[in-house]
Amino acid sequence: MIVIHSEEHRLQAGRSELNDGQLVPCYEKPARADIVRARIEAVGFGPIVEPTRHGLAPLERVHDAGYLGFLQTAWDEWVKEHGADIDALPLNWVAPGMSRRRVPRSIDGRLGFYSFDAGTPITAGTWRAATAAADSALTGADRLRGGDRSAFSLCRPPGHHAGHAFYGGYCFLNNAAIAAQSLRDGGAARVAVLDVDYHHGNGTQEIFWERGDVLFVSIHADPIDEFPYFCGHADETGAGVGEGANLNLTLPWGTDWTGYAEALAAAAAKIREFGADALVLSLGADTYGGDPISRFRLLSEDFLRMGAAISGIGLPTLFVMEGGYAVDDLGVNVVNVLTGFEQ
Ligand code: Q9C
Ligand code: ZN
Repeated sequence: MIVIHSEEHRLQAGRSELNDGQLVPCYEKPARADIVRARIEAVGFGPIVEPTRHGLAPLERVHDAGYLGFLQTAWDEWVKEHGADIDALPLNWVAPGMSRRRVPRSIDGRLGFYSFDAGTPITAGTWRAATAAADSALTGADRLRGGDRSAFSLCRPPGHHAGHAFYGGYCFLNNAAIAAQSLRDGGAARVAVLDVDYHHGNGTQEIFWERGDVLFVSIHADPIDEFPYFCGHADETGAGVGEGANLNLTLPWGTDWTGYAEALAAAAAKIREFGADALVLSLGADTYGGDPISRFRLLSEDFLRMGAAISGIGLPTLFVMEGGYAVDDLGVNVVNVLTGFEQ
């Protein structure tokens, strides 16, 4: 399976995120992609190729133009106000009942306007790293369109928490959604996105909420207990022509392979029934027992089983890297999914 990856991911190297009331070193760091790449090279998986540049147009198919403009200039505006020694983090958000009619002029106001958490620093290289990741996803979509059965877009920063006009959860551009839309625009009549990251893919859900042509299925920790807290519940099924084209499979903290496999079988059944032409797989490995910010209990060998189950869906599949923070084991776990898929 071809692997698409850009070294420009390194340009996103946030210093700290707000966690448990403190600024702590970012969990979402360059070493994550480096260890996955190293494992791919060590086992001779690949080849690894650079993404081709796709420009703004495919990003605008998914994201708000004002939001994209904000992301491009946010760092420079932050530096003018606060200097370059601190990463840009938001501090204020609207609560229900507060007006959201006007986009603030202040950079601090706009950081809050376009975000939903304080865990996602904007840095000098955020825009370049995020666009390189989106280009990796788009290049992977091109490979599927060209007839490949599968491809792996080793994206960093991740994407599935980013919505039409918001960032958060370490995500800025929704790489998987951008790829899914590109597959649609390239002629696939129906596309499914399956999100196996530990956290609900709230950005992808929001982007395709009223779409009947793109199915979104997510298996994740129950948001009643877990980030992103405010969506990802089982009763969220889509709206308008998208009613029924959104499926959230929530699992409790402590879930191991037994519980996970059942949800994966239900996800596969839904995708088959939908009749998709292609599958985009949001691949987070933060379901691993050793993950420092997550509470499922999958073992490294379970990721082989996960790959085999995904293969059983029987669709051309684009894997897009999402979360996973147990850096030492991340390479093995991610490559196990891809290996399990190919066997
Ligand atoms: N106490 C992805 O996996 N906050 N994003 C965690 C832990 C945010 C995860 C706080 C987690 C975001 C792509
Ligand atoms: Zn995650």
